[in-house]
Amino acid sequence: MAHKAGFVNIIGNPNVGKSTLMNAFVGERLSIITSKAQTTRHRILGIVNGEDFQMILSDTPGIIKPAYELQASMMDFVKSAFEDADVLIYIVEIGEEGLKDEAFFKKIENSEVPVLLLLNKIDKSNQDQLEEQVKYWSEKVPTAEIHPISALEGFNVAEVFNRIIELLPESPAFYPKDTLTDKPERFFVNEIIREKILMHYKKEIPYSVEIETGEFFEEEKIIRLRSVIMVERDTQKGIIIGHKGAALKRVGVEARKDLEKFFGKQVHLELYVKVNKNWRSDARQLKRFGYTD
Ligand code: GDP
Ligand code: K
Ligand code: MG
Repeated sequence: MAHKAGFVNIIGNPNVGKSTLMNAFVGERLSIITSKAQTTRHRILGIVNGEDFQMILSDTPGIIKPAYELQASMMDFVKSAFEDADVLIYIVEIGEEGLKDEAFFKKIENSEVPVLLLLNKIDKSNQDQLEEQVKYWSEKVPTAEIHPISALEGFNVAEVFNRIIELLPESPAFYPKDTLTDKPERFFVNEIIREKILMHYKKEIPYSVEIETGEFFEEEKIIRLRSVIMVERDTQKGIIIGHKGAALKRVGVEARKDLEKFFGKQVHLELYVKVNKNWRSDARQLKRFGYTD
């Protein structure tokens, strides 16, 4: 079977069960790991990896605001929730009326992105209520696929999970599949630094370096990072650092800017360069950098 991968946006009012559903998905597939990463548009909640799929789940920051702020941010949210998504999941709970925004429902109707409407917490309802709710939602959102679930009790969760995979487009994975299962934040930090090195040094250098992020302290307003750039030879160390440290400084400044965007927080990044003669051939080292297990 061809590999599938894509982005799944989860939207819904506060407390309808978005996080619980995520956890239920995690339970379905143990290879998942959540990432607190905050990109400008999406908050990645989790990435579920399978042999032939990668499902990237995120929610939309606008929707987790308190009710009084909700209205103001609604138009932005309506716009962004449908962008860059391959599948849209709209969660409602038994008994609620849904988002108070007609534009949103119009948008669902005209959406090219498939929309799954998950009617959650059905463990709290009886059969009559359930049927009445399914009727209500199928009239309100006729183009959405309705699935009654209990995220808490795991009812119908696996079925929805499989349905999402069916709807994902054929695509290679967007993120490395195994590296992510370890420490996602550090992994992204390393990748961002590596990208700057690729941009600013000639061929041989990027291929002889390995990045290792050691300290990762997340405080309320700032993330403090200490990362080491490992090289194989002393000459490479000199090149990386550059005249009066200018080259390394440029890598640090650019990486920090990207990291701040990525985490949505101020970042303090300390960069060091170390010579580690055989990092490439030494099995223990490879293990440490996550290439083997
Ligand atoms: P979120 O704000 O949308 O992320 O909602 P949460 O996942 O944090 O859930 C809010 C509350 O609803 C929590 O107390 C959950 O335990 C509860 N909850 C979530 N799903 C279900 C469900 O299927 N049944 C019941 N009875 N409670 C649920
Ligand atoms: K909550
Ligand atoms: Mg939540």
